Parts: sequence; structure tokens; C-alpha cells
Amino acid sequence: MSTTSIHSDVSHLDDERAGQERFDQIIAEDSRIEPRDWMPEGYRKTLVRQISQHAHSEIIGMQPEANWITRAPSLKRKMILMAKVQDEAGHGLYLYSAAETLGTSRDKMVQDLLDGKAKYSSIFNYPTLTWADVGAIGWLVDGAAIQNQVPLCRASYAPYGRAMVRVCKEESFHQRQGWEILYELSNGTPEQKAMAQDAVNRFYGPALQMFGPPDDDSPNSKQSMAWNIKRHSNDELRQRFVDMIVPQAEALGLTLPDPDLKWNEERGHYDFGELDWDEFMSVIKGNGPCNVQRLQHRREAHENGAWVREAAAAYAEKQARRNQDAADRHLIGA
Ligand code: BYC
Repeated sequence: MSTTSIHSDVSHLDDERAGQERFDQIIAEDSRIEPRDWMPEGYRKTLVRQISQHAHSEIIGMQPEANWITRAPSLKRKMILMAKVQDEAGHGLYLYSAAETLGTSRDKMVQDLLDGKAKYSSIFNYPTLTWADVGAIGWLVDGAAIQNQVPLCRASYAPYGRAMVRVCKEESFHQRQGWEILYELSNGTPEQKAMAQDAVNRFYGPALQMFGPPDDDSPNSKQSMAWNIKRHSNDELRQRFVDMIVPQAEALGLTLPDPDLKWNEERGHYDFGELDWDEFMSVIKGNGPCNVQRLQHRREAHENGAWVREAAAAYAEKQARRNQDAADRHLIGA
């Protein structure tokens, strides 16, 4: 080995060590990592995994609700639902952009989703059978999302945290609109109330599973919490969510489908029954009621949108050429 290559190896090691020390210090101070800062490969990979899965969830999550746009019961409800579904697309875009700052391309992330290699939230593999399901998604699914995502506004990776601030603001509107749909139905005819109850019965368990597997079966939590990406464990957030929705369900005049749900004075929390974790595992492995349909639809939408991507790329190229020509002319003139 030549002396030059030994020197460059040593200086590379010094850089790595200094980078690691600086990174550890930023994490210890509960400060933030920016895209150009040195970061361990594991940290980068974890973030790409979580942020891209999150982005895919927003994009796939548009489908169950979009299913009701043409059948929303009034023009006003239709407009609100369209705005909500558009918001979810926006969330996907902020998140893909945040993940791109880690050095991965959007094309690669999207391709992984289309190839069935990337995960997205289990909840979106359930069908929306009635209009009340749109209410249940807003109240329970967006409610769970807020519970999970407010702490992510403080995630140590700055672009992720910044994206989350805006996402959470919009999710709050979403949750309110869902609650209001259920409130109207619950205070409507007996059939409407039954429809609201049925939707809550079907979405309650899957919404609680959105927080991920129990802590003992969560391989990523410990490290993600040590890196200040996740601020709370899956079970902690699930408990907070249950504590929040019990009084809300009472205000709605609806019940939650869990016979074991009861206030525990000693713990200061609601106890709740075991969730169906076999079903959860089956859904995240691709065998939920709508997995095949959701991916098929996304693939078709991607193919149908090819001309838009081509047109946007051609336009960007033309603009870049014009800017270059203008810069050249300026230089010649100068
Ligand atoms: N579904 O070690 P764990 C929305 C996977 S969209 C599927 O605990 P981690 C909305 C997990 O990925 C809201 N997979 O993982 C949109 C891991 O597998 P890999 C989406 C799940 O990452 C439209 C394995 O199980 N929110 O609100 O520490 C309309 C072991 O889990 C799920 C986010 O994405 C699941 N539910 O914690 C309306 C939030 N749970 O990757 C509304 C951001 C776990 O090792 N993400 N898995 O193969 C997170 O906070 C965390 O990634 C999780 C999981 C809490 C979800």
C-alpha cells in the first residue's frame, strides 16, 4: 500500500470519528441534524425507511377516501372531502422531498412501493364500505396520525420535523371533519346512527394498530428513540390515543368495540383488550382485504400519469436551457 493511500485512509477515519462525535453531541443536546451534517449510515437508512413509508401511506391513504368523493351526500361534503384528499397528496410530496434530502431519489422510493418492496400503513388496506367510514377515518385514523406525528415535529432530523409541523396542522382539520360527520350521523336517524357505530366498530382495532407492534415486538423503536427520531414508544402513543378517544366516543354517543375497555384508577389510564396482532402481521405482509387492489390502483395511476412527468421534465429542461443561454449571453455581453 502506498504512503498516500495510508494517509488518506487515516484522514478518512479521523473525519468519521469527528463526524460521529459531532453527531453524538447534537443528539445529546437534543438539537437537530441538517442534510449536510455527517450522520451514521444506520441513522440515514432508518430515516429513509420511515419517511418513505410515511410518504407512501399518505399517497395510498388517498384511495379509501377518494372512493367516496362521487358519493358524498352533499356538494359541501364533496368539496371538503376533495380538499382533504388533496391535502394527503401534499403530505406525501413534503415527505418524499424530506426523504430526498437524505440522498435517495423519489423515483427509487416510488418504484419500491410499486414493486411491493416498501411498506405503507396497515390501516389503508381496509375497505370504506359506507359514508360513515369517511367519518371514522377522519376521527380515528387522522386522530391516531396526529397522536403519532405531533412528537415527530421534534424529530432530530430537521427536514422531517419541519414537514411534520404543517402536516399536523392539516391533520387537525381532518380529524375535526371526521368527528363532525360521525356526530351528525350519530344524532340523525336510527339507521344513520347504526351506520356510524358500524364504521367505528370496524376501524377501531386497525386504528390502534397504526402505532405499530407492541413494544416488545418492535425491533426499531429502541434505536430510533436513542436517535431522537421517535420520542415515545408504540405502546405509549397507543395508550395516549385510547385515553383521548374514550371521552370523545362518549360525546359522540357511540361505543368502542372492546369489552375490556375500562378506567384504571391506579394507572390513571384506560385498560384495553389485546389487539389482533396475527391479523396485523398478515396485513403488513400483503394479505389484508385491499392490499392487492391498493397497489394495482397505484400502479395504474402511475402509468396514466407518465405523460405528466414527461411534460414536466421537458419543461424543466427547456427552462434550464433558456436560463443557460441567457447566462451565456450575459457573459459574452459583459
Ligand atoms: N403499518 O419496529 P417497528 C395518515 C412495520 S398516514 C405497516 O415498531 P418503527 C393518513 C415497521 O415499518 C400515517 N407497517 O417500526 C394518510 C417495521 O417494518 P420494517 C402514516 C408497520 O418504524 C391518508 C415493522 O413493522 N404514519 O395519517 O419503529 C389519509 C416493525 O415495527 C406498521 C406514519 O407513517 C403499520 N401500522 O415504528 C388519512 C408515521 N407499524 O420497516 C391519514 C411515521 C409498524 O422494519 N412512522 N410497521 O420492514 C412511524 O411513526 C413509525 O414508522 C411506526 C412504526 C410507529 C409506524
